[in-house]
Amino acid sequence: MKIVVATSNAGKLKEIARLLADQPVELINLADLDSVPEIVEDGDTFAANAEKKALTVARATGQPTLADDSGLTVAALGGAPGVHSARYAGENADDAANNRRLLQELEGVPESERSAAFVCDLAFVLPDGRCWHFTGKMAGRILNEGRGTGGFGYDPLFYLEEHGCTLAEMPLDRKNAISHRGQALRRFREALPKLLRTL
Ligand code: ITT
Repeated sequence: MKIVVATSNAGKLKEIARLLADQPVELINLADLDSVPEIVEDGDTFAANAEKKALTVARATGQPTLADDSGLTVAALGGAPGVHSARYAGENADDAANNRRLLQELEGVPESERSAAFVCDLAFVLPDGRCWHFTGKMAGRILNEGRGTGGFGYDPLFYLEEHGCTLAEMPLDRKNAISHRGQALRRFREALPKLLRTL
């Protein structure tokens, strides 16, 4: 079965492709499609945005589609950046600018109050509109400065006490073994045999 992976985030794509590499599915990237409809991520929740991305692409391509909406929630910032994680420092902000804004917002906040979580909602949608959600969540703490060069997004600032390093200091497979996205993808993998039978 072919599944379109509806993301233009290269970091996500790499993690998703690795965790589904041994599955009986062929992944199609947005870059391989002739045209991709514009998707406005205006939902209030990760689930709403994931479903919207997947449904838009599934309808346009006629193919089963997987979309990931994810982000960072910081308790001291009232849950921000949340669903706005990709655009925290502005519409076309890159990872470095988003990380800078996060550090600015947390300036002066002590270590004990810098707890955060990564959240992921994966939506698997069929062209007829049927939709399944798979979720994952991982707790950590935001450092005062970045560490490591791996991963993407806020990974250099996201410190895991029990591992003694940031997500950007971990190889991809280790991040996948514990991350919000890894958890959601494993739930998707478990459901895949049943999903394949419904097609
Ligand atoms: P697509 O919508 O095309 O999939 P995107 O980057 O815009 O790509 P989101 O709207 O879901 O995706 O925003 C997710 C943002 O949250 C992402 O850009 C990062 O800034 C952050 N993020 C999510 N998962 C992350 C992870 O595993 N490590 C670091 N940052 C992450």
